[in-house]
Amino acid sequence: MFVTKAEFKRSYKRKMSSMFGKALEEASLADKYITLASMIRDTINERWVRTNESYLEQETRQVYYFSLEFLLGRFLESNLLYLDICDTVRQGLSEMGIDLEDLIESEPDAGLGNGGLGRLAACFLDSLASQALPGHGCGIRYKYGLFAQKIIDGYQVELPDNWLRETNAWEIRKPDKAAIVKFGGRIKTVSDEKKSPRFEHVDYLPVKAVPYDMPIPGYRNGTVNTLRLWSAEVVDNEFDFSSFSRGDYINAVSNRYAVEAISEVLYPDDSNYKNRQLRLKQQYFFVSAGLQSIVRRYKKKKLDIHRLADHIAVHINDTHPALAVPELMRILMDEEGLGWDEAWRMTTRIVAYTNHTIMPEALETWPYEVFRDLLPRIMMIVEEINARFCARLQKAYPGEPERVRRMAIISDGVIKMANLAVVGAFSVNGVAEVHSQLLQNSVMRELYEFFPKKFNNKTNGVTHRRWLIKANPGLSSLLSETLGTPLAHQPEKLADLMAHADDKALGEQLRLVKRANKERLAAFIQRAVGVTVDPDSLFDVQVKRIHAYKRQLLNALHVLHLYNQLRDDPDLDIVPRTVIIAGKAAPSYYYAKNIIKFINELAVLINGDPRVNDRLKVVFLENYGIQMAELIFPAADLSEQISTASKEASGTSNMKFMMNGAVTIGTDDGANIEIRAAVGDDNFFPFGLSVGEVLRYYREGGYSAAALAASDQRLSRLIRQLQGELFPRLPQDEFHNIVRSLLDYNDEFFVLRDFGSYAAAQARVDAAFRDRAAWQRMSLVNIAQSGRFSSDRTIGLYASEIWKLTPCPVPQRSPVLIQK
Ligand code: 26Q
Repeated sequence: MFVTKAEFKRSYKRKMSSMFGKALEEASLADKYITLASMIRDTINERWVRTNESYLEQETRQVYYFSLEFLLGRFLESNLLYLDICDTVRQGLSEMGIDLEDLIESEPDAGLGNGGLGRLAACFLDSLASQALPGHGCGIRYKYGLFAQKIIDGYQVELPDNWLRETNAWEIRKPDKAAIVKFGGRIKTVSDEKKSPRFEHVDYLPVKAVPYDMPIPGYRNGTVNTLRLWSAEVVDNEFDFSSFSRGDYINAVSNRYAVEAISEVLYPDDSNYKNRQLRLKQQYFFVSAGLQSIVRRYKKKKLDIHRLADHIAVHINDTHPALAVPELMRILMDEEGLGWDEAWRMTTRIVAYTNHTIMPEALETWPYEVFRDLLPRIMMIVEEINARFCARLQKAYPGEPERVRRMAIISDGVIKMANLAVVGAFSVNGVAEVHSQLLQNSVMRELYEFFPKKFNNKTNGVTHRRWLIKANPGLSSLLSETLGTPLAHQPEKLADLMAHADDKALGEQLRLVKRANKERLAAFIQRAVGVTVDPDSLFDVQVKRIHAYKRQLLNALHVLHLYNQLRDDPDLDIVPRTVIIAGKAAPSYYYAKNIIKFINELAVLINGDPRVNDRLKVVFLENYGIQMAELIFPAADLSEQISTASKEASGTSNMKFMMNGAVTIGTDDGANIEIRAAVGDDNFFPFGLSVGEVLRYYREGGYSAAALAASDQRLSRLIRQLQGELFPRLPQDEFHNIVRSLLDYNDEFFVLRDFGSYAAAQARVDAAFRDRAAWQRMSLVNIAQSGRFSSDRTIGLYASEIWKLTPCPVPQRSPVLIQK
């Protein structure tokens, strides 16, 4: 690798000419970007090879994180940062008249995920590599990532995200490592005399799974792990050819489309399960290809197949990859010749499962017929797993057929993927304390009673390298200067900041950093929506997927309430506030789309009203994603974490805000509870019903939204305004959906019920923000306590308690600094 600036410049020009046959002056922006990316990739590749050699030599146990989503974002800048060559490259480029920022901005980002679950997978890969742990990702190389959101006249419109239009510099196609995945067909039973029967899969549709490997470098430690993403292709000369020779041209071509459709597009729903056959195909496709390649690689090492469970763990990110259980059974039995009992013992020592939701509408179930027709051999195996499990249940619970039915994997005509995952995994974890408790006490109570030892908690975390060091360089250098230690490998050191809580000079420096970040965001807002916002105002931010349970409506109604107060009393003294909201709605989720329209209408009304717009502004930012998130968290004063208690499994943006010094206004839900406990009640604005109260209402009733609305003048006014009073230009029933959810459906998410408590907490925020020094102290305490919400800690616990992995540092050739 180049070490000096001069060397860099020389290699850059050489690379440019070898790749494009061009001199610098003729090169396009795309050429310049690809040239730089390729140079970096060459360096990473060397380390990648070394990492793999070292894993091979040490025969270390490896974990494979199976996920249908990896929300990675961009690579160029973080790779430069991780290799510690950012400054050299920036200066070298600048001397050649190239602005590194332009190249960074020209990279399309890998948006292969919906939200929290997908981003968690990306943070986990980062922490695995940065802690030199042998852990890799396995997923799908979608041609189209999550749709791009446009706001047109206040409405969300979806556009395709064609992120692979240009060449992807960070992937390597490995056609020689392709696997065949079989769909449909029939199973023939072949019995030779005494031996147990063999099963032969015939008349199936073969699909070729081609892996594309992406390097996942650790932070300045020489480790490079692998993210393997699978792409679906037709099997050439085989299936195709036979159709062609029969003159069946049309069928052959349309078959090609049907096959390629498997890895075409990421499903954009994030919490509402829909029964779509293509989704099941996606699941089996990548699980089968991934497991085949793991077993093949293992055997290439000449290791004993009977000891597979000593060498690998497979982690499934929610139930989406739960077919890993029967597919591993199939490979071990049908391909490796193991008997049922041994295969089952191994499978249940290899697979571990994380649950990310307790909402019943998000639990995956597949109709029996759909499953059987698409995956006949897998169906047989699931039926056998189910039969054996039910036999155990009948023994344990004689005379309780109802309990057996509820706990079974197959019942009511469907396959229950969560039950399959619990039965087939050796570990089942929730993603925050309260969520894990809820799994055990309600959603999965009976399964928990039967398998108490499997259940555990692993509170989520986020990588502070991306969300603090990369996103907020100003804050991160101030922190490491103050603490006298770099934070990259030891986020827990942030706690030492507590000793500086009353340091006024530091408080002032922190304020200046925040102020600069707010100016940067204000400039972006000006460009994006043409609204001028005041960087001295309170930046009050809610960014996440739009969903009824996340209650963007509560936030919006409070904004409207503030507006009403300002209109009623033109001299009202409130802290000037900029309310920033962003997030995508699932394309078929009409309620959520209606919320977006409502927020945009509020923005037009309020931002255009000179009587209030010196004190209140509302901004909806279109197309929220990783890039925008990196701009937003560093600039936030107030973090909105206002889900209905019990609904948000963990939340992870709460952690990203916190480590950037935002103070939370939040319900006692998910990881908010742990954040509140860590910072203390003086540094958090709690409000709303507790989990216990919400569950009691659901169980016993006793809440009437209509009665509450009628008795509270603020609420009845808000509802009249929603019914059209406020928006004369719009059809009267524009927000009918929202009104109905509140009144006709009795406010399932307790928006009206929590309104008073929320407004009171917001008034406390208003008062607190006036005392600059006191607010600064709250912000500092939040930063100081954020170390335990680093994914390094979370991954450390997964590694020691679930996977039994130990770090496996890669021996260094060139000296690279490793801290810790
Ligand atoms: C399922 C079937 C068919 C189509 C789509 C889906 C699907 C896709 C994505 C279902 C769920 C998701 C994503 C869920 C998710 O992001 N959950 C969030 O996970 C975070 C990480 O653990 C938590 O912090 C959040 O609380 C949780 O909502």
